Amino acid sequence: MSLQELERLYTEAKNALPEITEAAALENWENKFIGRKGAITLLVRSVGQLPKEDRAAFGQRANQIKSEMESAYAQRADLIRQRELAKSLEEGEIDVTLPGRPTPTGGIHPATQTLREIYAIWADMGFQVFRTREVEDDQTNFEMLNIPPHHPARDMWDTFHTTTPGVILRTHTSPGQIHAMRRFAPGPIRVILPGMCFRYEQISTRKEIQFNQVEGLAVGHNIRLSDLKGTITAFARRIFGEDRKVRFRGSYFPFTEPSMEVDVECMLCEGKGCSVCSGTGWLEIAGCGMVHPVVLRNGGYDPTVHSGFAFGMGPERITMLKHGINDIRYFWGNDLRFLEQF
Ligand code: FA5
Repeated sequence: MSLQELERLYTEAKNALPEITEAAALENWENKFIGRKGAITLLVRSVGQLPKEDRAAFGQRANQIKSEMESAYAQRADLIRQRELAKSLEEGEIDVTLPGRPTPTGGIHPATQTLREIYAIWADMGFQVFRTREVEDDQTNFEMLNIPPHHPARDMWDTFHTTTPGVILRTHTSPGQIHAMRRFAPGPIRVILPGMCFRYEQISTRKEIQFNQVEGLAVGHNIRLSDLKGTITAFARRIFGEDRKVRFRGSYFPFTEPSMEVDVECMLCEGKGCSVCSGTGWLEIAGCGMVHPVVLRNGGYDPTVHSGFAFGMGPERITMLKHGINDIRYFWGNDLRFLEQF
């Protein structure tokens, strides 16, 4: 190694640099001259092998060249980066006048929309929302509602059981009546109890295994059947319009006496009869009745002093009627083509 060799390397490196226009070639240059195993680096490191008298001069010049080449390298790298950025901006030119891309937004589920409408109507009539649990015990879902074990009326509610004996998914919102009465007894009650219910049913156009119900409960003095009929009729007029026909049909529920079912004229066939209304021209939207004395007592009220009415309606069925939806399975099918229509 000699000073001439050092100067030759320096000239070679210095002349090669301005020719370089791409990052890859620059990296090769770096490896060849100033990288960890580059020629200039190796020369700087080998100073110790020189005769003592030559070391100082050689070392000084070698370090000078190395630092000059390092800064020249950094400048070149910067220039190449800037050129590449300018080139990519030029190629992928941004047209700021283009319209923006639409952002997909979600909507409110049709069943939720109906639920909100239902809350608003009942709120106007003085009913507050009272929520209770979806996982119930057999006692509250059935026994407290005057349905003892093995009672044939249990067949009206095909039940999902859990692995814990006596713990079930509620088959209706009626157990909420017991929770509400025990909370407010002996005071007056005017609540609606909305929420999801579950039944081990054969799924069809009208029946799902999970669906919403909105229970209603009014307890006080001198509450009569005419109050129930008047209140439900007022509700039906608000939600379906003044002209839609509503009828009350005598029925049976163990927890109400007397009991009725509420039918609304089928809007899908205008009362002529179709697959959704099973050819009857009417669609059942609710069960209702006067709270049974046994249930009042289980809730902590004296049935000789207090009376009350209760109802349980299906918001999905109401939504079907309002929008002409002919199959309940759309509600939980998660098909955007359906959901985006609301
Ligand atoms: C009941 O569940 C009673 N608990 C209602 C009740 C409450 C009566 C208070 C008296 C006093 P029913 O099984 O008929 O009754 O259901 C009530 C409403 O829930 C039905 O009118 C219907 O709108 C809806 N519903 C019932 N089963 C289903 C189902 N499988 N899919 C969708 N909606 C349903």
